[in-house]
Order: sequence, then C-alpha cells, then structure tokens
Amino acid sequence: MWYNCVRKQHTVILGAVVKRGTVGQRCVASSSSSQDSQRLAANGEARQTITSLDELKQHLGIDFSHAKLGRFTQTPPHQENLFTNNSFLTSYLNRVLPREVREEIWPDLTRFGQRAVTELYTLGRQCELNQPFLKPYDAWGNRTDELVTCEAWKTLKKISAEEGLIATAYEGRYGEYDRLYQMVKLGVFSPVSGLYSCPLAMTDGAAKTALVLSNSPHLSKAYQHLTSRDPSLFWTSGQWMTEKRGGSDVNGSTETLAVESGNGSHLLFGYKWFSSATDADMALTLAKIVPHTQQQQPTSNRLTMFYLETRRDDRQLNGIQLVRLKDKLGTRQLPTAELLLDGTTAHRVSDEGRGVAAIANMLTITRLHNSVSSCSLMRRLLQLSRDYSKRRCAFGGPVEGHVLHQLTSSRLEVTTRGCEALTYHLVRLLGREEARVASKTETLVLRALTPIAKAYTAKAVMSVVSEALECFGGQGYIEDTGLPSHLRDAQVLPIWEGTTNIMSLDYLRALTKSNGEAMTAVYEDVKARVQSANQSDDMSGLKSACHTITQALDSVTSFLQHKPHLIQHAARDIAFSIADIYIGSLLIEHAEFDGNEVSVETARRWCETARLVHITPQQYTTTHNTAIVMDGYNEDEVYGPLF
Ligand code: UCC
Repeated sequence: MWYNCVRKQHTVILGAVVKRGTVGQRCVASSSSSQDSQRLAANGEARQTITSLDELKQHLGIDFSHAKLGRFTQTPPHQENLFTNNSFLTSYLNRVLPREVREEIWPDLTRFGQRAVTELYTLGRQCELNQPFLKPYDAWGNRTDELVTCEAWKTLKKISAEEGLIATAYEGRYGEYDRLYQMVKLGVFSPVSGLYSCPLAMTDGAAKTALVLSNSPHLSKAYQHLTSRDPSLFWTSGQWMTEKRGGSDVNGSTETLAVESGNGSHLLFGYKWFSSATDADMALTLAKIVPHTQQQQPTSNRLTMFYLETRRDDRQLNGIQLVRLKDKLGTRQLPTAELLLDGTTAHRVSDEGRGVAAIANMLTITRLHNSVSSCSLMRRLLQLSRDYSKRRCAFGGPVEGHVLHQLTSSRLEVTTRGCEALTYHLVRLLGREEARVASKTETLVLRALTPIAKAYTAKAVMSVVSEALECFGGQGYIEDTGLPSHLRDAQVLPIWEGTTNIMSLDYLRALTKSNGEAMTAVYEDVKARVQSANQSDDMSGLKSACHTITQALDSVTSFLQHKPHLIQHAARDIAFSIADIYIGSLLIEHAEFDGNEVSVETARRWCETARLVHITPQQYTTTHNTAIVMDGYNEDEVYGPLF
C-alpha cells in the first residue's frame, strides 16, 4: 500500500511506520517491524503511525469528507416462520386434523414456512423489482406480442408445481383434509410470492371446474396439466371474464362472440379487459354463440363457457393479440393485460347459455384464495411488526413495551385471528364437500359464507396492513424496505373476484336460491356452537360473549324475516353482521377447545367489545341516501371527463 504525498513532506501509511519523504516522491509502505523502527530511530528519522482515515486526512490536511451520518442504523425487522409462528393457525390445525395427518404434513409445512421467508421471499421481491413488460413488435416491425417476465417469476411457477401448491388439493392423499393442507400451504406462500398466488388462484379454480364438469376431453387434458407436480407439464390458467363494460354484471357486459368453425370448435372474437396473468397456458372464458350463417346474431343472449389454449402447437399465440399491459396501482409483479381475441380457437365446455353457472365453479375457489391471501398478508405484516417492535426503541425503551402500541397491535391480532378462523373453517368445509362427507348444513354454510368471507377479509386486510405500516413509522412508507407494496397489492383484494357489494348480493342470492335454507343453516350452526360453549363449566369466562352472539344472531334473523323489503338496501350490513357473528361463534368454539388464555381473551374481545350488528334500518331509504350523495351536484358545473 502506498500513498503519493504531495502536500507535506511526510510519508504516511495506515497502520504502518513510514519514513518521511520529499514532495511528490512515491512512498512504498513497509511493515512496522521492529527492525524498521530500530533502523529509522538509529537514523534519527521521524516516525508516524496512522490508524484511521480521519487521522490520515487530518495529517495531510485533506478537506474532502463524507457527510457525517452518525453511527446508528436501525435494525430491520426479521422474518418469522410463516407457519410455525402462527400460533392461532397451528392451534386450529391441532384441533381439526387427525393425529396421523398432522404428523405427516407438519414437517412439510414447517420446512415450507422457512423456505417462504428465505428463498421465496427473495424471488417474490425480484418480481416486484423486475416487473413484466410487453414487446409488441420486433426491431423490423413484425408483431411479436412478446410478454417478458423475469426469471424469478418463472422459477416461482416451477416451485409451485414441485411443492404441489395446486396438486395437493386433488391427490386424495388425506381425504377431506387435502384442501386444508393445500390452502394452509398457499397461505404461507401467498404474501411472499410476488403475487404468483394470483395465477395459482385461477389455476385452482380452473382445475376444480374441469373436475366438476368432466364432460370434455379438453377439460380432462387441462386437468392433468393443472394438477401436475412436474414443472415441465404444469399449466396455469386464466379466467377471462371481464370486458370493457365492467366485471360485475358479467352477463350484461360480455360482447365476445363465438362462431362455430365447423369442426366442432369455435372461433372467438372479442376484447377481454383484464386477463390477470397473461402468461397462462390456457383460459376459461365466456362468449355468446353465433351460428356462422347468421351474422352477429347470437343464438341466445346468455353466455356459454369456452376452453382455450393460449398458444397453438407451433407456440404462436392462438388468435390473441396482447394489446397492452395494465398500469395498475399494485400487483405490478403480475402481467395483467388487455387481450384482443381475433379468431381464437376455443372449445365449448358448458351447455349453451349456462356459462355463468359453469364459471361459478371457479368462483368459490378463487374467492377462498382471496380470503387466504388477505389473512396471510395480515399475518405477515403482524409478524414483521411484532419483531420490529422488539428491535426499535423509542421514548426510552423498545416499542413493544409501550401500552398504546400493545393495545393497537392486539386489536390487529384479534382481527386477523377472526379472519383466519372464518377462512380456514370454510376451507375445511370445502374439503369436506369435495370429499363428499359434508352435511347439507355444511354445504349450505359454505355456499352462503364464501362471498361474505371474501368481502370481510378483504376489507380487514386493508385496515390491518395500513395500521401495521404505521408501526414502522416512516420506514413503513419507504419503498426499498419492501413494506409499502403490500398496501398497494392489498387493494386488489376487495376489488377482483367481485367487489364488496357484489359479494353482499351474492350472499342474498345464496339465501334466495336455497329458499332461505342457507340462513337456517347458518343460524343453527352458530346456535349449536354457542350452546356447546355455554354448557361447558370451563367456559364461564365466555358466558357473556355467548349471550351477545345469541342476541345479535336473533336480531339479524328477525330483520331478515320481518323486513324483506329492506334486504337489498341492507345487503352489505347483513353480510358484515353475519361475518362478525359467525366469527364470534368460531372463536368461542376454539377457546373452548384449547382453553388457552389468549384464545379466551380473543373470543371475549371479539364478541363483547365490537359492534356485531351493523343493520341500521333508518338508513335504508333511497330518497335520503340519494339526497345526501347528490347534494351539491350541479350538472351546469360539471366539466370535461377525467383524462
Ligand atoms: O374485473 C375484475 C378484475 C379487477 C382487477 C383485477 C386486477 C388484476 C390483478 C389481480 C391480482 C391478484 S375481477 C371481477 C371478476 N368478476 C366477478 O367475480 C364476477 C362478479 N359478479 C358476480 O359474481 C355476479 O353475481 C354474477 C356474474 C355471478 C351474476 O350473474 P347473473 O347472470 O346475473 O347471475 P344469476 O343469473 O343470478 O346466476 C347465474 C347462475 C345461477 O345458477 P342457476 O341458473 O343454476 O340458478 C346462479 O346460482 O350462476 C349461479 N351462481 C353461482 N353459483 C352465481 N353466482 C354463484 C356463486 N357464487 N356460486 C355458485
């Protein structure tokens, strides 16, 4: 190591004894051996030992310096195992899984919980940082429609297959528990997956639809691919339902036409406004059939479901043009596109005009995926925030010690537990239905509460994630912590697969379709759970909670019976009341099982400190609501459109 000394007649070398040189003379460092020291001393030459860069700069009179940044840097939150450290979920599984199933799947979930926060988290983050893009043309002007995704995205597809994230639900290894095992694993995967959880939701929905319909060789082939553990065979699926007119009123908005091609297949012509993950291998979609003899005249106004593969045998796109990628608020890791279908070869896989009913098979699955994603994102943020609260100090101690922080965090924890209780209970019922062991009550409860769970958990995740980000102070708002993207991504959860209002109306559809039997099923289910806890001597601390649940349930039931004319107005309030009441009963049941102080307190808080009934008949007046909303709206003062 050497320095050229240009300002003073000194030679200085860090950590070395050096000889004085002359201006501009190159000095070569020598080790500070005692021999050297003795020689220098004997010659009467100056000696100097410099031990830091600051000393060096001072010695040489160098003015240049980095700004002083201080010594302190905050320790980032550390990542907990997403499975083993979720004490509510593990306790729930201990309750509902038979010992032999538990013993088999526990090691896999434990391993995967660790893999999630190490390898997968890194891949997910790379997807956030290397977002997909579209190369519509090559350099010579040829249309290519090339969708470019990062390597991490492709690796996540491979891992999804190998880990059996879809296959697990269909292999029949654990009977009624296959579905629960799969969804718990997906819950571990989801918050770190760089949104690969989204194509998996569609894929799972398509696999289920293929299994249920099982009437076409095309769907049989698709099923084999969708449920494969072999990455070279594994396919993902899209669900192309939404068109330019909107995604809620599917029947009223779909313009895509299907023309018989004469060889048993159809050609699709239309414009799909949101294909959530455009790199899918196949899709299920809806169109109106037109016979090729009658131009543009659908045989029925009702929709039919079609199966298509996105690429032909020669790997060219199947009559599909990728018009543009969506510029979304969040979920930017995910290549969501607008697609033009221009003669896409497709195969009819539902009865004509039964498309919505057929694709509804997907909806139960994708909406439960939505709930699982909401729960697991809440869990992820709470884990990070609680770890951080042990590391970050303020006002003289770690944040975890401050009473207001404790209360805030405990509320988030109770909300998250409630959402997990509802979601995984429904997953369990789905598993029972799929294994054909569900009672009629369980099937009705599953149908009725799936949309409610989707709506409720998606609203909860927005508020929990926002609050959890506050726990990080300003760091929660800083992009390269990786934290803010969670809030952006969460906002898709109340929107896609049906908005909160659509979900509330879907609950009413389930009640109407079952002639009210679904409501009776929910009622009896809650009552049974509460009665059991009420009779237990150990549950004396929850008597009041049981009473509150019963009262709330009676109040909602009475409203449904006596105010049918207000039900449309009240749909959302009914949905949220049912969610709160049902969750309360689940938490009581769980507390009864494990008797743990935290479980009892969670149930007590859920039932006693929050409002369970949200119904407000005095607000159900069209006139007043319209008057409030439109107050001040003056058409003369309305100017140009927004962009
Ligand atoms: O647009 C979207 C994209 C948003 C942004 C995405 C960004 C991408 C990033 C993603 C990142 C992760 S998502 C929006 C997708 N759209 C939906 O989810 C649909 C929402 N709308 C509904 O759910 C509606 O309620 C409809 C479409 C189901 C209503 O249609 P209809 O035709 O008015 O409904 P009907 O006539 O009441 O029902 C038709 C049939 C009936 O069966 P049958 O004829 O046997 O009585 C219903 O019982 O379908 C049955 N059905 C159901 N069955 C309807 N809903 C269900 C259900 N949930 N479960 C079972």
